[in-house]
Amino acid sequence: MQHPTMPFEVGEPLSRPTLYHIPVCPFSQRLEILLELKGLRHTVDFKVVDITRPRPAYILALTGGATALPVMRTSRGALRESLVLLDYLDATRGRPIARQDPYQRAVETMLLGLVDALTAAGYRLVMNQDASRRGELTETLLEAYRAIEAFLAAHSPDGTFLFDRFGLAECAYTPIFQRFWFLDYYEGFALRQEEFPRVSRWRDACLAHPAAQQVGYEEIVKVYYDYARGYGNGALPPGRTVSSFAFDPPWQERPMPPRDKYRDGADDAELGLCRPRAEAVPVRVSPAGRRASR
Ligand code: GAZ
Repeated sequence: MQHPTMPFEVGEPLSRPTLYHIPVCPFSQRLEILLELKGLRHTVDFKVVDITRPRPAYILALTGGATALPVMRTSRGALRESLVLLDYLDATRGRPIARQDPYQRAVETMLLGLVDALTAAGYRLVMNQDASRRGELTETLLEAYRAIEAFLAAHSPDGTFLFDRFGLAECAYTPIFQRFWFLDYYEGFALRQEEFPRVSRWRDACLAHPAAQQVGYEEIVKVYYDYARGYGNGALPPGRTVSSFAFDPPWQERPMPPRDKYRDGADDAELGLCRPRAEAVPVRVSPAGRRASR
């Protein structure tokens, strides 16, 4: 019998694991990149969870009450933490991407150990609403980049990737480099090539890699507008009714948001987030038309 709140049978054997994630999630994208590199994307069932609603009961049952995603349901139990999942999928599917030489594996793991500080610094800067703190938060971000610059300069001075090809560390960092397009747009933050030659080369190669093209600049900038206003995880800024994370209207149909995040926020209409009314004829309304009809 299927439990009414669960879209699967309890104890049912799984032909493939299910990965529950939030839309445009950098953490689940790490796994998509890994699987794409191996040509094995079809071996995991990716399911998007609506970020703007309370977590469904079946997710809470899986995690034991924790709400942070992604979580992967396997036939043997639930697994969490994207870097753990990255290792697990790498070890259980096809030829491993992780370095097999123990010394190289240790170097790779050390670089992976620097990713959380970079991520946190970038998210803190994009979410900051106090213009007087920009300098200090930018400095913390630069510190995180300096640690990576020094690491790559020490362990792979002449390379592009950490080793000879896009590997496990690159799977973990590339979605973060892509999210940081929001820093380019909303903070005017650019990594100076002269100060960061090694990490710049690495990042550019990561961004250009064919296995990592799940998201692009425009999508990140539009979808993360609410983050730039200080509201993460689908939370709504005051005066708004639709999250910038919404699927409908699709980001491709919305205008680029205002860049200046320290001024008054844009409303649903300016962001192209007004859904055409249900009773209206399903004719596409131009953004200007939507604004006029409010
Ligand atoms: N360490 C976990 C992993 O899997 O690697 C991280 C998972 C995670 O943070 N999940 C978030 C979540 O589900 C969504 S992504 N949160 C909802 C909840 O109920 O717990 C990152 C930040 C940040 C703000 C947001 C995020 C982010 O800093 O991307 O810093 C790193 C959340 C203010």
